[in-house]
Amino acid sequence: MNIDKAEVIVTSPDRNFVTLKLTTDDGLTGLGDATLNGRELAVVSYLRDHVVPLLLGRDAARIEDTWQFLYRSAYWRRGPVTMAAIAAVDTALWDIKGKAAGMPVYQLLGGASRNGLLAYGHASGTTLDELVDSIQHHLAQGYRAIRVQTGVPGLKSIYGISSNATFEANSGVRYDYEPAQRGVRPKEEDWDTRSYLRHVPAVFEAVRNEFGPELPLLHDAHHRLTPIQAARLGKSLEPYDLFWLEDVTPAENQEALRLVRQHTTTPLAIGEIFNTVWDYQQVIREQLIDYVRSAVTHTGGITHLKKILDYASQYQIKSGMHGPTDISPVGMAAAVHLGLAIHNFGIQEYMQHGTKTDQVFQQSFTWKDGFLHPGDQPGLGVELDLDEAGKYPYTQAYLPYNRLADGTVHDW
Ligand code: EZ4
Ligand code: CO
Repeated sequence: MNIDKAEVIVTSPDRNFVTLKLTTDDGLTGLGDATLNGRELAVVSYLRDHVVPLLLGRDAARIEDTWQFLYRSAYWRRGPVTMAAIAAVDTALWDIKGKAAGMPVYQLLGGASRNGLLAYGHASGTTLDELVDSIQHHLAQGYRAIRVQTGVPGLKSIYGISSNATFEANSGVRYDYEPAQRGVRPKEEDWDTRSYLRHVPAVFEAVRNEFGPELPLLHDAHHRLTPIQAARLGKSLEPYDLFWLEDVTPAENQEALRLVRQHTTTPLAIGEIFNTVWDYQQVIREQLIDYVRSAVTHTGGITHLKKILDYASQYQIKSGMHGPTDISPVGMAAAVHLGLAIHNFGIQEYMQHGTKTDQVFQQSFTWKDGFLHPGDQPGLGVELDLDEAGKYPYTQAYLPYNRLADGTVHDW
């Protein structure tokens, strides 16, 4: 079962996706997601120019060995581009192993630890009325946990606010929030931390009054706060019982979360931009977080994310895998298989892809009554239609960035 062919497929149905497709000499195929939002072509080159030539002729059964070979033989370790490329190879090899065994990947990982994965969706509104509508819309769709992002008075355009509240009816595009904008330059958004910190608790109070105490609510601060500001936000949100508060600080400096932890019992989630266990070493060992936000796609694949989550499990820290639309259906399927198998699953982020994306990627995972299940097809259960993919060439797109009122660049 040697790798005979390795193709890197770039397609842009509703947004850009990079997919690695491996084919073995006995005709099995495997897919891996290598999408790095806004920097897609760097991973394409890493794979095409430096990884594909090394894969041809290798034994596709040797997943761990291939992981170690790609990680260590590059010498230059870690980083989002490298780890997305390794993730794609790793995921494709798990897909192949599942097909060779005639089993879904979650069975190879130890079998199901639960019936399905609780998934949360993204509600948002510039005003409270829009936000309440958006939450109702998500509940009507079947979501049983909701991320709440709100506009802030005085700020024109900020992270997490959908410009298309009635997305399904208008466009046939199901996802409600897409920060990456097609174009040759990133869009500029604005930010003011004091206004944000004043406004957000009032919004959560109103949402709790409207929807009651049961509904799990989440919020993403998207790396914008200093530790003391983050501590204040966590404290001020305690009465509203958040499921988690995400990315309160940039946390390249893991130690920053010590101060936040000393001041608040609001659960903390972090890690969508982390890419190895080393990024988590201190926050896990010191129990500075409650949820690991990494995606299979950005963290070296199923093999490496499982190691991070096993380490986290020793500290009662659970999974909260990243699942925005920039994770392709292949990356989502990998997350759902892993989440079904591990004991320390927490919650899964799930934004639905657009209808064109679903035509390019035929997927067997299901979302029913608020829960995801990977299905029981051998492997990951996702196939890529090359003809459909070929209709949508890569389109340049960038994530936005922030400036403060005085013109200073701020974390987005
Ligand atoms: O901004 O995936 O929790 N989810 C997020 C996402 C990220 C995008 C960046 O590509 O923070 O919306
Ligand atoms: Co986030």
